[in-house]
Amino acid sequence: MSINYQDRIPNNVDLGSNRTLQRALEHWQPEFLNWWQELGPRDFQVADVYLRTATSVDAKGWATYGFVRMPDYRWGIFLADRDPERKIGFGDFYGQEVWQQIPGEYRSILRRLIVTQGDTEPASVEQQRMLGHTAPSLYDLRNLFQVNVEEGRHLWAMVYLLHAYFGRDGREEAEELLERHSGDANKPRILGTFNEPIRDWLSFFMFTYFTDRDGKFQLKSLAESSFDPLARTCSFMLTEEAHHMFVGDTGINRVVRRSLEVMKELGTEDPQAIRNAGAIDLPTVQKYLNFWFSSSLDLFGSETSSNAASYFANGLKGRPDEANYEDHMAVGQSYGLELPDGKGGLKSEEIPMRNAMNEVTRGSYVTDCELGLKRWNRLIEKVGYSYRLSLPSTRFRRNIGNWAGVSTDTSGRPITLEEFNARKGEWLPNESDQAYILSLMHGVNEPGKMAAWIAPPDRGINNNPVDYEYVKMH
Ligand code: BYC
Repeated sequence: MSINYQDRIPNNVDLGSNRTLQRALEHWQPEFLNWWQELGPRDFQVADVYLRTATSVDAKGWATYGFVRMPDYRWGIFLADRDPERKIGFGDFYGQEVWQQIPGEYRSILRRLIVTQGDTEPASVEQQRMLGHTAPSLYDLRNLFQVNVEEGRHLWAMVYLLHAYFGRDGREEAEELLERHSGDANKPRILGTFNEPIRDWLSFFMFTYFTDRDGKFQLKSLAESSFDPLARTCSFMLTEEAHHMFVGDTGINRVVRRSLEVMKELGTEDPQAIRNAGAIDLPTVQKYLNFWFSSSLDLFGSETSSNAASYFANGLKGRPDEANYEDHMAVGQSYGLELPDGKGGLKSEEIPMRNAMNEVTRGSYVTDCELGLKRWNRLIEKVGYSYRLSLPSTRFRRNIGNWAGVSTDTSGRPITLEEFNARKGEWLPNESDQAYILSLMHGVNEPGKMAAWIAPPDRGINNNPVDYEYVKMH
């Protein structure tokens, strides 16, 4: 169904035919707008921003670009088209009709999954709300706001499901999504990473590369769901997510390129010399990468998870790209894990495959993360330097799962807590690294101009030049 922009809430779910639902969502809409004004991007609400708005839910549905003030962005409800032939693709109900309504026994568990997904969306907007003032260019400023409005729309996607399928409980959950706040000591966001502050653009690029990529894998898993409306909404969210990861990938690429330019100009790899020239040395890039990668790994949950096993068994949440697997039951198979033995060493354990689904998804995620590193390292290699960026071990600095609270070095070798504390400043941004990165953060608002710590992008947005005035301040 095409998107209806005439309604107060744009949608392709024929919202007008369900008056009760429409009214409930129209009641939530001003609460969302209040939240946006209070906790969305600070101080840029009257700027005209060159944004894309979905015009249809197919791959070419991004035709509309234009200047919009963010509070006027048309947040709405867009689900991928329904496939009447779609069958459950995995688990105990494999091959049966997908569900258009939720079977009673899965109500609370599905609600929990949808709330957890929904909670991350406004959380990220809150985390990024101060970055507008320190954008390295108007191009980057526009990308930040594009990401922010789309995360707002992803919140709408989950709120629609809560309102449409969970009755009063769902409406209450929708309210609470605006009441929890990132980093709030009393009402924090649900998942750890979404309570971490993002004060600088290096962190923003790492977040959009690593944490939005968790979003990609979680949405892919939910896009497999037997609950068809969830699958359809997540399928469409994935098309928006791709741009967010592009922002992270190219952002880090440009930081590395600028660093290499300075290294070449000065003929040195000395981090202090690179900093003196106002660029970001590669060891500092590595530390920020270690921080956000390890934090994002926690978002996949425990290596051994009975929750994950029951999500899979019941068809609520599959593996990303489930169709690529030969066997969709995952019964009678096991998965080998190397776990801490509690005595500073390792032990091997075989667990039922269904209980290992979080680890399976985390593995696919790590492989995907590596692609960016290969590209960035190729840049370094090309100019003849031997430094390489790398992903730390998946055991490093974990707070969730079997490795939570186990001290390791970045290669995953268990070490004592004393050694970890003594060396963590080598592996993670220490106070002086953070102070240096923050010292670089000054807004650059002249079209085409870039901050000194980042190279320009290869091209602009929607065939516009890099020096296009992507954000018009007033
Ligand atoms: N922090 O069996 P376990 C995105 C909780 S990002 C705090 O280990 P399970 C985006 C867990 O909730 C994608 N708590 O894990 C990106 C459970 O608590 P309850 C977001 C955590 O349940 C950028 C307990 O530990 N989407 O879209 O198998 C910008 C034991 O659970 C954490 C989703 O996450 C953590 N890191 O899997 C914007 C999809 N990890 O329930 C947006 C929906 C686990 O016992 N969520 N816990 O109180 C899920 O599928 C699952 O909840 C998880 C955890 C994969 C997160």
